[in-house]
Amino acid sequence: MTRRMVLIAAMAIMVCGCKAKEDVGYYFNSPASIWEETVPLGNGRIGMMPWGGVTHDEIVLNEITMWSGSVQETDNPESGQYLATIRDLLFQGKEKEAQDLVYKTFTCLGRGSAGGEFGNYQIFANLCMDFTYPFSLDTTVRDYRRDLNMSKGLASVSFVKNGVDYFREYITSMTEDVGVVKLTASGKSNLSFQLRFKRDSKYSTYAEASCLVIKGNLSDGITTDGGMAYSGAVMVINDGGTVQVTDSCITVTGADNAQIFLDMATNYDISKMEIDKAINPEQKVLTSLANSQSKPYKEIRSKHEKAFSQLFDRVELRLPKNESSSLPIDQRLAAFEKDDSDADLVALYMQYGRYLLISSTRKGSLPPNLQGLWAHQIHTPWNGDYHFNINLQMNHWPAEVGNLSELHIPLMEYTRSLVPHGEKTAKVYYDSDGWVTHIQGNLWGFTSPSQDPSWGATNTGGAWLCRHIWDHYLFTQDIDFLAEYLPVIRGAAAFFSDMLVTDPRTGYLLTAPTTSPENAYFDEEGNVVSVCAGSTMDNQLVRELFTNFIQATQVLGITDTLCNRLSFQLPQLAPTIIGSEGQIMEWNKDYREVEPHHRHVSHLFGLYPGNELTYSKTPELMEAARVTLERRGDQSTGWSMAWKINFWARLKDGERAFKLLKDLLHPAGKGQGTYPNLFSAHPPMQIDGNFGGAAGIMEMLVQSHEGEVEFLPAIPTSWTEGYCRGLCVRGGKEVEFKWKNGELVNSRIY
Ligand code: FUC
Repeated sequence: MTRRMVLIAAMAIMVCGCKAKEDVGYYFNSPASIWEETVPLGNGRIGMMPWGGVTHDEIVLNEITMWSGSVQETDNPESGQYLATIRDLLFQGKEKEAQDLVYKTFTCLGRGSAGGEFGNYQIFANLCMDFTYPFSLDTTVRDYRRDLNMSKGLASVSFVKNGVDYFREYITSMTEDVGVVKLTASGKSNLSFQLRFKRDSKYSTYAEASCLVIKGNLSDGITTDGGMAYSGAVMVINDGGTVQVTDSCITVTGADNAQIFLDMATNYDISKMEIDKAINPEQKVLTSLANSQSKPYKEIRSKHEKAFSQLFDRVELRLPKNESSSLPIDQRLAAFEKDDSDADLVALYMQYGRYLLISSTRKGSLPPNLQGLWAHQIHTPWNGDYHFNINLQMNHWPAEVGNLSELHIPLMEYTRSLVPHGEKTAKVYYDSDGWVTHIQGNLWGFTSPSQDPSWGATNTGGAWLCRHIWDHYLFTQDIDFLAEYLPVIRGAAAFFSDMLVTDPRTGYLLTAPTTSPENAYFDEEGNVVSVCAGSTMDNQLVRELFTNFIQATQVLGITDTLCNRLSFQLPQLAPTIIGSEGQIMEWNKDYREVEPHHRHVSHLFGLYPGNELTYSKTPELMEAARVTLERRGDQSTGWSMAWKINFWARLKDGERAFKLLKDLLHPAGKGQGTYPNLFSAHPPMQIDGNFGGAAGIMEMLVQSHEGEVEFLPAIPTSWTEGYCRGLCVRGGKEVEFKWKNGELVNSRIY
C-alpha cells in the first residue's frame, strides 16, 4: 500500500488494533533523590510533584499564574527617531555601528528581564510531609514503588514497612480543581504524619476552619512584596486517629486512612491579564476546600480519571518492546542508550509530551511556560517566561497532530492579549500600524525589544505566534475560530507591511533591525555582530504570515484592501538563498557565522514548522537544508535536538531523525538530553524539548503539510512493526494505521 494519500480520497479500511489497551506510564523503585526524579502532575492550573520519601515526602506545588513583576512602561519613546539611521548604517555595510546604536537606543526601558522587573514564573511552595511509624527495631522498607500513570493522571507510592502496606495516591483533580493525596495503611492506626508549608521567601501561615493556610505577596519587580497576592490551603480528612491544626502545621496521629486536600490561588485574573485586587486568594482556596472535602475520594478520583483519559486516550502508539521495557524508568533510559530496540520507550516519550500538555494547560488557563507548569525554584532559569523565538511555539507543536487541539487555545488567547501592548510598541519603535512582539513575553503585556539586542532585537515573535492560529484552522477547519482570530493575524501582517524597508542594494523588502536568533556573524572587519537587516527566518516568517492572511480572508470570503498591498509586497520579500557552502544562507549576506554549531537553526524555519521547503516545491533547498544541518551538527540543547528530529523527519530521513531522538533521550546527568523523570534538559530542565521531541516522533509517523497525508514518512528500519491511532492531520481528520516489516499494512483516515 502506498504511504501517500490524497486527503480527499481518504481510504476507509478498518485497522485492527487487536490488543487490549494498557495504561501508559513509568515507575521508579526508589524515592526521588533530585527534583528531576519527581513525577509531574497537573490539571492545567495547579501542579504537584511528589518526591515520595518514606519518612519525609515533599510535594513541589505550582500554580500557573504564580508570577512576580507587574505592568511596566517599557517602550522607549526616544527609540523611533533612530530607526532611519540604524537602517542606513546597516545598508551601508556598517553593521557594527548600527548595532552599537541599537544597543544605545533601540531597547526596552529599565533593566528588563535581567533585573527582575520583568517578573518570573516561580514555585508556589513545598508541602512537607513527615511520617512517623509504629516503633520497631526492623527499619527495612520492602517493595518500594513510585508510579506515574499517564493515562489516568495519577501518581502513587507503595511500600511495606513492619508488615504494614502503605499506599499514597496523588492527583490534581481535573474536575474538582484541587490537589488530593489519598493515604492508606493496612491494619489499624498505622498512619501518623505532620504537614507544613515551606517557601524560600517571606510568607506566613495560620490555621483557619480546619485548614492550614499559607499566604504572601510576590515582588512587583520594584519592591520585594508589592506584587501579586497568593494563598494556599491544606486540610486533612481522617479515618480514625486524631487531627490537630495549628498556625504552623497539621498533625495526624494514628489514623487508619486519610485524605489531604489542597488548593492554591493568586489574585491574577487570566481573562483580564492583570491583577485584580478584588480577588481574595485566601477566600478562594478556603471555599474550594470546603466544597471538595465532603466528596468521597472514590468519586473525585473516578471523575478525574475519566476527564483525564478522555484527552489522553485519543492517541495510541505501539512500537516493539524488549526486555528493558519493563525496567524502572531511570534504568530503562540508561539501557536504551546501549540497546535502542526498546522502541516502546519512544512511544512512551511521545505520550509523555501529550501528557505534559494535558497537565500544564487547559481552556481558560495560560499556555505552558519554559517550565511547563513545574518550577521548584523562585528564581527559575530564564525567568520561566515566554520566549517567542522558538520555545513557546515548540511547546505547542504536538497540540494539533497529537489530538489535543483545544489545548492550543490558551496560546491563541495569550497571543491576542498581547495585541494592544504590541500596537503601542509598533508605533513607538517603528512608527508602524499593527502589532509586534519581540522575543520575550510575560503576564504583564511586555512586547518591547529586550535589553540585549544580540537576542532581544528579533521582532517576528508575533508573526510566529500567528502561524499557530492558521495551523489550528488547518487542522480543525473551524471557520468560526478563524473569523474570531483573523484580526490578530491581520494586525501582525499590517505591522510587517508597514515596517518592511527596501534594501537599496538588492531591492528586497526586509525587516530591520533584526537578528537571526541568537546567532552572530563576522562583519567585513571581523567584528562579532548580531544585529542585521533581514534574516532568512524573518523572510520566511513574513512570507508565510502574508500568505496565511490572504488565504484566511479567502476562506472567510472577506474583502480587505490590506490583501492587495500584501500581494504586491510578497514577491519583493527576499527569497531563501543557498550560500557558498551549499547551505541555506542564514542572513541576507553570506556572512561567516560566529558559532557554526549554534543551537538555533532559525533559517530552517521554512522546513519545519513552516512548509516553504518541500521536495516537491524546492528540491534544491531541501538539499541545502541537509547541508545546513550537517554543518550545524547534532548535539545541542534539548529543544535544539528536538527541533532537528522534526527537520530530519521533513527531510524524510528516518535513520537520522531516530539518531537525533536517541541524542535527545541520552541520560542527561548534568548535561543535555533527558532527566530520569523524562523531563528535557537544556540543561537545566526546560519543557520545550519534551514537546518538540514528541512532535518530532509524530512527524516521523505521519505528515500532512503538502495537501496530502503521508504515512511513515521517516521511520527507522528498526521500527519494523507498529500501530498508531488518533493522530490528527490537516483537513480535520484523524488517522489510524498499522505497519509490518517496515511496510504500511493498512490505514484509515476518518
Ligand atoms: C532562547 C534560547 C536559549 C534558551 C532560552 C530560554 O533564548 O536561545 O537556549 O532556550 O531561550
